[in-house]
Amino acid sequence: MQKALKNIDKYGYYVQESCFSESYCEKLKKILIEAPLDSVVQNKDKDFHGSNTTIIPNILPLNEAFINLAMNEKFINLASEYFKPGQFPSEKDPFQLSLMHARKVSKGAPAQELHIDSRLCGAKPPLLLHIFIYLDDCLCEGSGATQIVPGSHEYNRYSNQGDYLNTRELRVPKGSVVYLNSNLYHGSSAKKTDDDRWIITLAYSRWWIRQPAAIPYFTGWPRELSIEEKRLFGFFNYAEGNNNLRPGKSRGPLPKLVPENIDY
Ligand SMILES: O=C(O)CCC(=O)C(=O)O
Repeated sequence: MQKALKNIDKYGYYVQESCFSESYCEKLKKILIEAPLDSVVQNKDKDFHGSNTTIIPNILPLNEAFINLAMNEKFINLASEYFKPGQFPSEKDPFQLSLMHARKVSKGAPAQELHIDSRLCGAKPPLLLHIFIYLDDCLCEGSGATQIVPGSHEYNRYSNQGDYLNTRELRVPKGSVVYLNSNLYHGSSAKKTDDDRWIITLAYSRWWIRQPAAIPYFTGWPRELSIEEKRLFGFFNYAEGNNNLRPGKSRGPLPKLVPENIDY
């Protein structure tokens, strides 16, 4: 883990090859392929994601496999260390799951423009940690690998055309995991090969950053969530039960979802 943290700090990313088995990747991919159509977005030419790409924006409530993945011990341990700088000493839950989605690029998908996911360039200490899980091999030119600009997480500016000269493609086998400081310039490269390339993206953020979609308000969870899961998913970052907020100063209750008398 120290090596991963050091690399994320220095270069803005870390690649861990073949972390998950082939059968696990296939199992997750099957769930995504069979996802209800109303949870899937097909993208158009002019979208940020570009043509021949598919997004499933909120996969967390689709299947308990994704709940378990968000709770992955390695991810949580790494995030715990990653967010320590800048953390208020008495904070109990310094980070939360920010989002979890899936993205498929198919033959003909153009390169995605370089961008940052943290919204605030050069933010230090960092605000978010992004994790890409590759469900398909991405090993050759044209396979739609993620491209990154090493070291760009430190830049106090947004990306421009000149940055494309300094990109590096992350060609990795199925089951690999890529950790990104979310300030890092990145985007997928053009997809020219016949096979589809799926990745799962999950991000953890400091607890006080708005989740792009309010996870505690999702409905139709595939199973009851444990208190630990609810803590990670931000259920207590909106309401009375949040020990990080001063008593009486909560930002609006979430009465149906927060169990009473919680003591954690
Ligand atoms: O698909 C990829 O490799 C990167 C996706 C990405 O950066 C995004 O959708 O924001």
